Amino acid sequence: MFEKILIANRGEIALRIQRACREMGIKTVAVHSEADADAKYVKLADESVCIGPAASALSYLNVPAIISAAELTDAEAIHPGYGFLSENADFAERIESSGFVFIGPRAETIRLMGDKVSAKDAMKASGVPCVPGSDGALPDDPEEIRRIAKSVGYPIIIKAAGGGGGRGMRVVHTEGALLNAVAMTQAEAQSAFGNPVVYMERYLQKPRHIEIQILADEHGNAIHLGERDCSMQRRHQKILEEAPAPGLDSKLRDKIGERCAAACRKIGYRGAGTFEFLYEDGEFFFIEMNTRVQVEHPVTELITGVDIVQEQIHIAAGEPLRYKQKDIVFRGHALECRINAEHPYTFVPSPGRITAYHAPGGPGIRVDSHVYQNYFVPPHYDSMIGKLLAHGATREQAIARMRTALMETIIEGVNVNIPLHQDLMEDTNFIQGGTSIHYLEQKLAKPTHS
Ligand code: MV4
Repeated sequence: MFEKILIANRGEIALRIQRACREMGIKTVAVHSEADADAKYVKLADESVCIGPAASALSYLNVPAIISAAELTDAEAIHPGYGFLSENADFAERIESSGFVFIGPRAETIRLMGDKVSAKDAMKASGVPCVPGSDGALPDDPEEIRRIAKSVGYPIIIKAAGGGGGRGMRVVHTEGALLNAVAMTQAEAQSAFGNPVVYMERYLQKPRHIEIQILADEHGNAIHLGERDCSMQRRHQKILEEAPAPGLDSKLRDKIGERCAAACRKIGYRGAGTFEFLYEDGEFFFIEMNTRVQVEHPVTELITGVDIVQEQIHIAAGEPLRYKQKDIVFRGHALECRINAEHPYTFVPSPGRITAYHAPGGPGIRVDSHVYQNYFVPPHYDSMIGKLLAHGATREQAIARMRTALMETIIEGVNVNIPLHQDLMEDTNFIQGGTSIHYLEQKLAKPTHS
């Protein structure tokens, strides 16, 4: 096992990784920007290195500075967390060529999944069900494009191969709008991602966003840890996640989960990963794969008892998976509310000093956050300041525990989105379960609150 790991991230996930390392007896190196110099998790790390000014481009995205910090502190492995450089294949490659271990998949796997056309091709070939659409990249010939769209059936969606997470997409309802939409998406893709390749899918009108968590080692073993329902989102920002997905049949879970695990074995996947699906009318359609640990990984940890970050580290150290599929038992229901420093209904970010702070507790409550009383929320980064999770024997109990925990929480000095979460915990459609990816935006458009 590693003796020392460098954590190339900030905020709650830097603290989360540090906790996993401490439990395993591994020393940690925190790298931080000037804006994060006083953060408690930086002081709690065994060592810390300032890697640049507040702006992410000069610090958390500064590859040479991060590698220098690893050399300076003699760390053996680098955990990238989520966001920042976590899905940057060049970063993974430079880490490995400098003699360190990247805690994540091989660089070529990250590259394969970063290109949404090659990711979909690989998944289709591995038996994962995909959204019907063009077979790979769209051709240049306008007649061919019209023909493909006709056979897929309107409405269709044009997506950039270099996009993902909601960037570079366009819905087309009629043949008259088709060629212009393709040209516009290609032009935007070229300027945003340096890659004009686009592809086409049938547009699913009211899907849910359900993802499958997997773990795979470099010895050909792979298992799934079930699904998370991440449908409650706004502008491609998830607000609340849960596991299991309300109403999902356990046989269907096992079937789609096993397909994902089999695909991991086939492509030689290594580490933790997530298969993103759209789920509509009882069917799963693969859209993208994430090659990092995700923000919402704790909901899976609560219902399975598996520490996903520790498993990432064991896998990166070359160990065989410590769980077989039959060891994975799903227990109860978990919810995660993302706590953001922003106005609960305008979503305007609200950086500043937290003047009063009290964390909730009690049975089934987990708080993943790096903040505390007098912490200054810097304006330079994402507005998420923590995650509040509730686990219960049933979904009803998890919701009841979440209501109490939200009520107990005190965060003053900055705006936080707790009122929105409290509103959702009383929402009859949420309580019923199974709302689509459009539900929150439609709810917010109604003038019943603010
Ligand atoms: C789609 C879709 C409907 N049909 N693909 C948006 C993010 C990117 N990961 C894929 N996205 C979508 N792809 C087809 N064929 C609807 C979306 C979508 C969405 C997906 C997941 C979560 C939130 C979303 C919000 C709007 C649109």
